[in-house]
Amino acid sequence: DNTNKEKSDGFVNGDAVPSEEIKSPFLIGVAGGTASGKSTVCKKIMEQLGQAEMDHTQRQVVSISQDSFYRELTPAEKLKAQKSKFNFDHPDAFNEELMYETLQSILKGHKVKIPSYDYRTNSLDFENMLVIYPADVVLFEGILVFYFPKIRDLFHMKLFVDTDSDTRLARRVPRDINERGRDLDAVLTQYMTFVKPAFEEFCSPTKKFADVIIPRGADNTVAIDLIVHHIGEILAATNIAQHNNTVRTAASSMKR
Ligand code: UZR
Ligand code: MG
Repeated sequence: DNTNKEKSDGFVNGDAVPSEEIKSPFLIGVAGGTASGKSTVCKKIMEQLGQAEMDHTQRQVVSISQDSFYRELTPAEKLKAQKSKFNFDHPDAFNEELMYETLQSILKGHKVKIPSYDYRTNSLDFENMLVIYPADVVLFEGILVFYFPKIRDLFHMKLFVDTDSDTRLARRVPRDINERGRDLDAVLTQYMTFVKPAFEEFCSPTKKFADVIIPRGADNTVAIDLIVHHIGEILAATNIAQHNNTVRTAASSMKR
């Protein structure tokens, strides 16, 4: 399709362009409690921008999950995790440095590789790294993406997906059982011991940093439409800039 074509043309020519002209992407943070619909909001944004069915290398908009930045657990912590006694909702469960360095790299327009996360084994998969190609807009979603000040300051736009906690629990229970290999008892104990208190202590207070709060999460089609419209304008502006850049580069090589 057209938008995609324009980007790949710009990119090919971009090889000859001095590196300072490589554009830094527009970085959007998407926070919210567990099962609030963060991933779904990101997916809908990608779909509405016609990015979802596009090849990974060609996408103008990409979405990354904070799950890839869980810290590797020690053997003792792994045992705790298997007994639902490890707190995955605490900021200490994350590798803040790696998150920061990766986002910095992305902002420099670099291609980055991040591990995928396996919920069933509570571990990072370094064998099947996800390759994140340079894009114009990058969505970064997770429960605590606004918690770390250094990381929070990197975002150009901050969204908070605000869904009632009973709705979130009602979604979390079947998801953990069906997709993450838990039983009902473990899910509820984990929720009451770690998930809910950590949400109140670490996640919910970060709502005040958001530029836009999305009530009812992914059901809020009006809010998603507004955001999609805004991102669409950013992409259009990037396409014009890239086009002008291409024309300028072509013109200057003709002079030479
Ligand atoms: P979302 N989580 C797991 O269940 N297992 C893990 O190995 C790592 C994380 C959960 C984590 C948190 N808490 O509530 C949730 N627990 O993933 C965040 N227990 O993911 O934002 O998609 O709900
Ligand atoms: Mg998620």
